[in-house]
Amino acid sequence: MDRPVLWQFTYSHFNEKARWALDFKRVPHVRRSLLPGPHGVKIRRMTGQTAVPVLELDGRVIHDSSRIIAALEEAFPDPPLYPRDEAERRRALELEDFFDVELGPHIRRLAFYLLLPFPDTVVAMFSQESGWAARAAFRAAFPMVRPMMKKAMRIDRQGAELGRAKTVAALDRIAKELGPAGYLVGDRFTVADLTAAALLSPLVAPPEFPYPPPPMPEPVLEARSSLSEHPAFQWVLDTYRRHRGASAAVRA
Ligand SMILES: N[C@@H](CCC(=O)N[C@@H](CS)C(=O)NCC(=O)O)C(=O)O
Repeated sequence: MDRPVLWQFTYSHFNEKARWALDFKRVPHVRRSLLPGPHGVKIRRMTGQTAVPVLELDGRVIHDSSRIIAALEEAFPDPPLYPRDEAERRRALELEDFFDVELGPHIRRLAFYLLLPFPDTVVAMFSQESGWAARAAFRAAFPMVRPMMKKAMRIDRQGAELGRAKTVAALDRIAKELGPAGYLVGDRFTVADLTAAALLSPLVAPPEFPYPPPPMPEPVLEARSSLSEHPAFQWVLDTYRRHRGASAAVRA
């Protein structure tokens, strides 16, 4: 099998989901980091749509973090992310779907509403893996990129308010569903825990997130501290500490 290749945005929580699964399963892989905007042509040519993560795996090109994890589970079953028990597996996949739909896009709308007024921070987050020339070009183009992002993700006050409410609802669901061992399903780490923790990473900023962000502006810090006492916020920190592990990425 050729070495798997992950096409990604560094800062992105859906991309973090796919990266974490690759790292958890210790799958040596190459990461190719893209800048949003310029990424579209390449990814559309590969997949017929523009969202990342995209994984090249054994001659297949797979987009969508949940489909990527399903393919990894099949190709590299050990250690598992899906529970063996049929009922537990269904519950874990239902929770993955819930967080993908009810949390991922909404927390992103909140985060970008707070971040987009700060171009230097956003450019620094996006271009962590870019050379200085690409970073300078991206900074220069940012006044054009920003309205495109606003439109694509429907970033406005109403979206941010809904984003906060949906984020709190997801935190509440985690707190309610956690079992005595500290996991969402059964007594071990599964795709449900991975998805919830990865998709909450923009709020929680766990120290183990593989691409350390630049210093955050005050509105982001305020949003973070307003929820930092929630038990599920602490659970995300704990889950990252216990399970994020080291990177399995290798040089191209
Ligand atoms: N459901 C998809 C969502 C992926 C997604 O929304 N990716 C965003 C980054 S967080 C993206 O690539 N946006 C740019 C685009 O769609 O062109 C998944 O789970 O992978």
